[in-house]
Amino acid sequence: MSIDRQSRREADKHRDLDAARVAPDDANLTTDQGIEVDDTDNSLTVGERGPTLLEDFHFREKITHFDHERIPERVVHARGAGAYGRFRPYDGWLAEYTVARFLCDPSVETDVFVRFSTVAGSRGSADTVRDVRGFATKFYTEQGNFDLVGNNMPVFFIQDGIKFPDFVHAVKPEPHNEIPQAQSAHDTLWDFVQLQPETMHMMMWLMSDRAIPRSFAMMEGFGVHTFRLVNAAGRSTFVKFHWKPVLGIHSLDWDETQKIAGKDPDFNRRDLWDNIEAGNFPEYELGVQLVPEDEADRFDFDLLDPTKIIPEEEVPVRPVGRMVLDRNPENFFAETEQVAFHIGNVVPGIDFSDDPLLQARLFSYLDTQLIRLGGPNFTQLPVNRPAVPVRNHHRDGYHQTAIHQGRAAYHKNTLSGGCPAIATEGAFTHFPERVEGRKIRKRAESFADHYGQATLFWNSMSDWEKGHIVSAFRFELGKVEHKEIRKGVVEHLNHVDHDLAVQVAKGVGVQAPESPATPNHGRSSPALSQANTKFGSVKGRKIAVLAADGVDSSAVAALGEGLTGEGAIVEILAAHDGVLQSANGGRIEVTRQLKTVASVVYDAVVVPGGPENARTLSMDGDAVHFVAEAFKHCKAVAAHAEGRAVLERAGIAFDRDDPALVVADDAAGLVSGVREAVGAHRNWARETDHIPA
Ligand code: HDD
Repeated sequence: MSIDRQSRREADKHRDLDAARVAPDDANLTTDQGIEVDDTDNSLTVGERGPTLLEDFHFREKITHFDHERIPERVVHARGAGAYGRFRPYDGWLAEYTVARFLCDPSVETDVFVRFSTVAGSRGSADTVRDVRGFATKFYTEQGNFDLVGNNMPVFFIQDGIKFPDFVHAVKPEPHNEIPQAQSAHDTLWDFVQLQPETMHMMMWLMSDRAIPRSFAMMEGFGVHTFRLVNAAGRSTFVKFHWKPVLGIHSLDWDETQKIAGKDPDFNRRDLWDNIEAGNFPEYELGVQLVPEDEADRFDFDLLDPTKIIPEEEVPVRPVGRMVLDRNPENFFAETEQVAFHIGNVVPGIDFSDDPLLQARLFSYLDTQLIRLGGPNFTQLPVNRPAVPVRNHHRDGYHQTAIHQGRAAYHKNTLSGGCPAIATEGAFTHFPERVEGRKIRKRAESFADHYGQATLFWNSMSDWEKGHIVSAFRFELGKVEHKEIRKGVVEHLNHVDHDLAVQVAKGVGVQAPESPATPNHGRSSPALSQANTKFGSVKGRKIAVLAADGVDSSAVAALGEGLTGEGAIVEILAAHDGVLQSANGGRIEVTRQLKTVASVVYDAVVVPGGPENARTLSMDGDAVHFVAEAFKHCKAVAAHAEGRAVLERAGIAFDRDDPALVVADDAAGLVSGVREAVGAHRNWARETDHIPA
């Protein structure tokens, strides 16, 4: 898909950012006061070996600035990666429901900045941990900034935001020893879970493969809460926002994620960066589920409860438009670290619901930015400021960068000619929702079912997804020291599904329940299963070609020609960097030395032919392990001609019924086999073979 860049751009964020861009040039180094200095490597001392002088203003300024380089990391979602992009609606059908122009005028293309994140870990934690992924989008619309601050899971752990500090304290590293980093597998989190059954639906998602995405480009995004759309007549419709990845939803293998955390802790961040640099732009479709206000009561759950989804089979997700992420930030700190999202940043045509989690978030985001970014003027930072003019009477504060002219900083005034004026039309107007009731601290009865949708999720999973969920619960609870907590969780699981509870109980050494605590209702939502997602693309996939001197270059050339054009990244890995001598005397450039990478950071491995190549690789433990490990992780493993010998050495039998095992004597057959196997993501059926590696 290509979005036409010539479109109408009243709010051009990139032009706006130009004013802040500072490029290196050939001018001389200066202090922050603009004074050129003659030496920045030696401090001013008395004599060559004497003490340093306090009057060395360049030294003092340089060190002071350095001392103040860090700002507090986000209390949650500290680790993230960002990208700019563009959004455009397909057509104007949503105008019936909202006056938000960026959603319903296909002639308008809106710049966006997206930040993906993990939740629990610190800024320097690994990317591939089991966790929720944040998916926050800032739309720089011509009506001001709209932030859709979502996650890659459609529900949340708690129903009321007042529980958020409790939940976060439970999931973060434990306070006495700050262990474990970026992990949910510890006592405090599961203690919280067993005492707070409203977490159960979200825990099913967290234990599923959704928590270990292969790529930010291969995960969904959700606004989670029910919001409102408001149209020109002032009519409100409830809405849930969805991002659907064009490449489908695909995940890593749990063993693999743990290894990647060591081999390449920047795995997802690097994948995003490299693919944007390579022109393999991540793309997502924005979709909405709409529920007319007067139909809000027709569900067996409450639309205001953020631990519930609206099954897509009940209310379809209707496509609105497409977002393409096509530009990496230029400075991580300035853009990705300083970007400040706020769920309260809405534009006319979008409004809130009374979801108590949403209401709490409306307070928290602005509050957190004030401390994190040091005062109220963070909205003036280049990445945060809207691409349309800001005019109001806000003044002063730390880091004020505007020079407000005139005498009147109040409304109404005559001294500034009454400026700025109040809009007479097109301004944001809060939806005049009718509310009444007594002040009360009480969870609504309609929020009381904590298991029904957890069961729906479980019932919707394929066999391999169920297997992964059971393994995840066993892993996580297996790390919990207190047996009583393990038992408490199993008791809740017995309300979700008896078989699930029994399997988990067996794994973690607690008494398995004898009969279900709640009978399984048997309902499912096929849209929830990753087995029903999109397959077939090799875009953004990394294919490793193992090679040594004497490699048959025909297969190597065919893979490059056949798959890179479709967005795959094909890399030649060898025992050393530099150049290999191919069987026909040609030269093949090595992309990476085998020791600097690992199978876990690739989607597939191919061993080309050539007798000498096969002999050398069969004797190379790293190469053989690479193949065996890729095979264990259910990836496409392919051999061309003599390359088979390396697969044999890795213990792979060829008589198996395995679509991801590709063995071909002709280069064309190899390429088409690899394309198909990579497009299918993984052959999870292999897991039942219990392959060591
Ligand atoms: Fe939150 C950050 C998503 C509930 C309080 N949240 C944050 C980010 C995402 C979300 C994606 C990172 C934004 C970025 O990249 O800078 N949060 C969610 C979702 C929630 C949710 C989808 C439930 C549906 N959050 C939630 C609650 C509270 C917060 C209930 C507090 C009452 N969230 C915060 C925060 C953060 C934050 C403390 C930390 C850093 C920041 O805001 O900017 O204010």
